[in-house]
Amino acid sequence: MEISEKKIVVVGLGVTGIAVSKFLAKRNAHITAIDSAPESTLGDVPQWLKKLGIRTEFGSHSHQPFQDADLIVVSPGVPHELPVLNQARKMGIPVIGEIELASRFILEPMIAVSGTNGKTTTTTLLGEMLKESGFSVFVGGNIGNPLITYADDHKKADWLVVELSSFQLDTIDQFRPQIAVLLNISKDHMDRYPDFKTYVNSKRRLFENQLPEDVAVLNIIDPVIRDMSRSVRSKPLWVSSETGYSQNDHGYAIIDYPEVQSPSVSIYLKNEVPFRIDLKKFSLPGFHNLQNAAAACLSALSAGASKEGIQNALQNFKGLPHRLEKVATLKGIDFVNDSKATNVDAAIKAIETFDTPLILILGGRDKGNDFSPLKHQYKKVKLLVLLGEAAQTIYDTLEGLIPCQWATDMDDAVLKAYKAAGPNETVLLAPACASFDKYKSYKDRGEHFKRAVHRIASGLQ
Ligand code: UMA
Repeated sequence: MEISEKKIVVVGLGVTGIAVSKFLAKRNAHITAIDSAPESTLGDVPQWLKKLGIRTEFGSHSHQPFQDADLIVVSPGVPHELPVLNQARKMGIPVIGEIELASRFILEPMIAVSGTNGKTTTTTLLGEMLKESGFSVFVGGNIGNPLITYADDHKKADWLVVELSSFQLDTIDQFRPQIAVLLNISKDHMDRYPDFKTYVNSKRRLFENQLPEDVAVLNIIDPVIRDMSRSVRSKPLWVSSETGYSQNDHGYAIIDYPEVQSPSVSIYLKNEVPFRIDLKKFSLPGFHNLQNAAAACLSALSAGASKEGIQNALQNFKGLPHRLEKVATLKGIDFVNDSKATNVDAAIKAIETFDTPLILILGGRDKGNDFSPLKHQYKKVKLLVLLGEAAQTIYDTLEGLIPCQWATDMDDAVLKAYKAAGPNETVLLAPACASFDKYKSYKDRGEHFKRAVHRIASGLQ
């Protein structure tokens, strides 16, 4: 792809836009960097861009720079159907995302991981499996480390493991992962997509440029993915909980999850002797995490990882912050931070991992969620503590089924939850909403929860 001397517009100046601008500036492009936010809110980014000789525009998306461009590169958080972008497309100007741009400069093989939930956990675990097997690995993408930073670097990895959101898939064109992994699909981002079908189609794009020799790891325990699997042209490897496949299948991982502990995954790969991977020492809770682990196993094996490397990674992996993270036990009450549960399905998966009665802290920014599936959790949840912009909608949906209390902020929510809980009960933050009503990210929200718990703990000493 020719970049030198081209007029390139970069839209959105968060982590992605900054990395893209750096990459393009080094390659002598004529860049206009645009952000709809006012200059004063972007810290030292505007100054830094200007020093690099980059033209900037803040506070709006005016038509002119878009219409003059040879190429437009958009950040994931910028809706890809903005009128200025559609207008540019009509004029024949290519509009791509950072993943597409980066992939044009990368020759090494890639594993792309997508799904509504569990992407970061699976991406990280898969990276560990490959590293434990002796490969050099770059792990990046939606996880927070833009892929373009790899393209900009001179180090070479054996494998790139890239977490992809639907927003990033919306702006690919030729991007082709040698191994594509789809974990699950449930309703999310309904404030960005007109309907669920459009969101599903966005996830489907993960496979659209794959060739017959490439691999698709599909979790067909998920009914939406089971449906989608018929249209995938690359070699499918299935994650399932049922036996009954034929010799002609390329391969599958069958999760054995007995009521009495000792889960395992049986692996069947074409032309290979079947074997079992023991998950007894895998510490992440819940059936959904076994599905993530099974998908990681199949992907790692396809990439050439060793059984020992895979087993070591599973054993050593302790999970990630803000995902079912145990914070403290106070007077017999467990406090668990699952701030990353930013949609209803993730909150339900979190609830399902507990046997103890729950005091559930719920709420934040509503992404067009349907909260009614939470009704089925009424037996497990003793009290709901409601927080943030979505509190009223959640209350209207669940009122009468589960007792509710309203909180003014996170400190108040944690205190109310603590007062309502008893020994052998759990206070769980699993908000089922985005954090952006009050925080910069789910991480900030999770950190606030942890501080509030520690404050109560220090009061008890
Ligand atoms: N902006 C515009 N015009 C718009 C909308 C936004 O100019 O119409 C500007 C904003 O003012 C802001 C900038 O765009 O200054 C932000 O861009 P961005 O939202 O793409 O943020 P980045 O910092 O580049 O982070 C993005 C991903 N963010 C989103 O998808 C919303 C990060 O995922 C990702 O880690 C990072 O790229 C590196 O790849 C975060 C996320 O929440 C963690 N992802 C969602 C999820 O996981 O559910 C999809």
